[in-house]
Amino acid sequence: MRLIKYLSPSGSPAVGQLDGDRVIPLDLSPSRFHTLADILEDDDPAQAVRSLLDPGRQTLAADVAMLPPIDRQEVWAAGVTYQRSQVARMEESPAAASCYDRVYSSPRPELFFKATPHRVAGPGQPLRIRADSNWNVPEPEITLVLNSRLKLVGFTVGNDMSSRDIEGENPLYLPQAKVYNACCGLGPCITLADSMPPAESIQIRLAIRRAGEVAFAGTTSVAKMARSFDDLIQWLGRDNAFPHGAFLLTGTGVVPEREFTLQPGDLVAVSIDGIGTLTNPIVQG
Ligand code: DO4
Ligand code: MG
Repeated sequence: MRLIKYLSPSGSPAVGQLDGDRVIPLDLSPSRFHTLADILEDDDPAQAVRSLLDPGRQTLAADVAMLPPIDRQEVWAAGVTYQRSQVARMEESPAAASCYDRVYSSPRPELFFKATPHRVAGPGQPLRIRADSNWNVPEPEITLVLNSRLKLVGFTVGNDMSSRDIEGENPLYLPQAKVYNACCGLGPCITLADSMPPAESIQIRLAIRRAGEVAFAGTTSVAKMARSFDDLIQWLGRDNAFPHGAFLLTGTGVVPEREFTLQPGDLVAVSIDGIGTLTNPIVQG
């Protein structure tokens, strides 16, 4: 089951089930659920959705403006969970190479705060390159959707936009390389956990189009991840409460070659099996 947030005809946020090319709205008005996050808190979110469906008002997905599928959750990210990221980071920053080398195989993962909801872009909304950065990449990451009990209730597509020159200059600059306006893409939907294909079979694809041509394309698979989802969740939850739930981006296994940098006007598409494609135009400053 795939769930979206979108703008209703009256202009307010609405929740729907994505069913093929159609959106079936949920009628939350008579219920104890006010948001998509409330539904994810339920012991049986799929059953909660079925009880709220309003098929008489279904529309074509192409006709609705989708929103990022986030409410008040925090957004966190894991890093250096794929060998490709370890190697790229060691090349990018000789001074910090041993940090990236060690964190790849240490029991404790790299976890960092990535975004508040207002810094997140949804389907079709612009993602940003910082004005003070010249070397930038998108990072396509399968993203865990966790409720307030840190139960893994679903998955979405994440884009962990990164300023490689800022991160590479000094590892203490990581928060500035990672956290700024429109630094994180999430969407297009949340697929409930029991509707996902087996994790080992999931492919993650990145395509960057520039002036209509493919400027970069790369693929990885969840099977290449050096850590399990459960391991990342238990580290995230150590002495750390998430009263509204959390999104956890799980790291990138696709990093373009050194010569590549994003440019304003690029169109970035991240596709993950079982979820769909998140596409965002790039702006700068
Ligand atoms: O340490 C830098 C960030 C790593 C990261 O974001 C990733 O591997 O995806
Ligand atoms: Mg990342």
